[in-house]
Amino acid sequence: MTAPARVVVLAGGVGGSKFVLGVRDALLTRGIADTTSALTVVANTGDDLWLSGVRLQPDVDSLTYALAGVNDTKRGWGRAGDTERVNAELQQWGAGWPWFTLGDLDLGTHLARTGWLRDGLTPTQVLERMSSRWQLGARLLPMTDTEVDTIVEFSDASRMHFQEWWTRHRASLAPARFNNPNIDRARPAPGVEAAIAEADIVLLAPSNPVVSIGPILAVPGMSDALRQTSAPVVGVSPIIGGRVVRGMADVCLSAIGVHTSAAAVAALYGARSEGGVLDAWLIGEEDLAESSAVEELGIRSVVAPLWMKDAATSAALAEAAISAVSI
Ligand code: FO1
Repeated sequence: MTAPARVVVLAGGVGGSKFVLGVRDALLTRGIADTTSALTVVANTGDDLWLSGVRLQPDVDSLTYALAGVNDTKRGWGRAGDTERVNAELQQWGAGWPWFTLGDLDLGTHLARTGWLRDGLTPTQVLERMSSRWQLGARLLPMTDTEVDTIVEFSDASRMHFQEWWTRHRASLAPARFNNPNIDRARPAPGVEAAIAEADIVLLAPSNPVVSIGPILAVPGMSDALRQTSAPVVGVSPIIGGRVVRGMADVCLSAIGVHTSAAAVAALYGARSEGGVLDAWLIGEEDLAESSAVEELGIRSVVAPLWMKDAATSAALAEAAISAVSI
């Protein structure tokens, strides 16, 4: 395959960040020095929230911090070396959530973002401004400019914000469904549809299929853009050996009636030839037995090492995804 000049990645936070760093490295290895022009990342904003008067965009920030090299790699979210003085003070006031930590440096991001939103900038414009602080080597776009925070609904009709369910309850309460209010009225953020239309390849990061990739695909117009692009669409399974790599994606999958397996997630996304979004699907060597089930869906199954243990394995995975299809 010739070097792809334009790669679009749809991504969530922690796993998405590792994969995006791998894509940036893979492009550099392919001799593409200007990765900022070559790589567009469409970030999930479905887990955004308002807390203590500020707008949080966890996946957008995880991607930004990781690309900037200032992320806390141990926790997987927030800034490296952050302190929690303001958070302690918020707790004293009884403000915010006692189980949700806002680091001091991280709060600087949220304050800046909230101020600019209040000034009338769109989330896309805010992210463009924030991205210019560092040499990210990628263009970051939110999936939409509309607020579509995820609400978890339970069988007794009670509900809570996704972040409360995720961080306070560690996904231990069985959800009946996930709802993104306003998503019907949302549109892909400016630049997203054009990036997909003009891409040489579109990649779906191994992020949570329900609460990270799911909201991105649910933005009206997004799946159509993926179906219409001449670029191949290649996804990477977040399930290895029948288990989730990180997070609590298995609980999310169960809630929407999807089995925790590489083939079941491929079926959830669907084959482009059958009205879905995928042309090819990377599965782990551990899931070789599911290859034929994936192929039967009309999706090319590509077996590759999926574990992103470090920068080298992330880049190797990204390279496997890019070279999974001939373009
Ligand atoms: N995750 C936690 O498990 N505990 C926290 O206190 C927490 C705080 C936090 C603050 C800002 C931010 O951007 C992310 C934060 N996260 C925290 C991560 C986040 O809740 C989730 O991992 C993602 O939203 C899921 O994709």
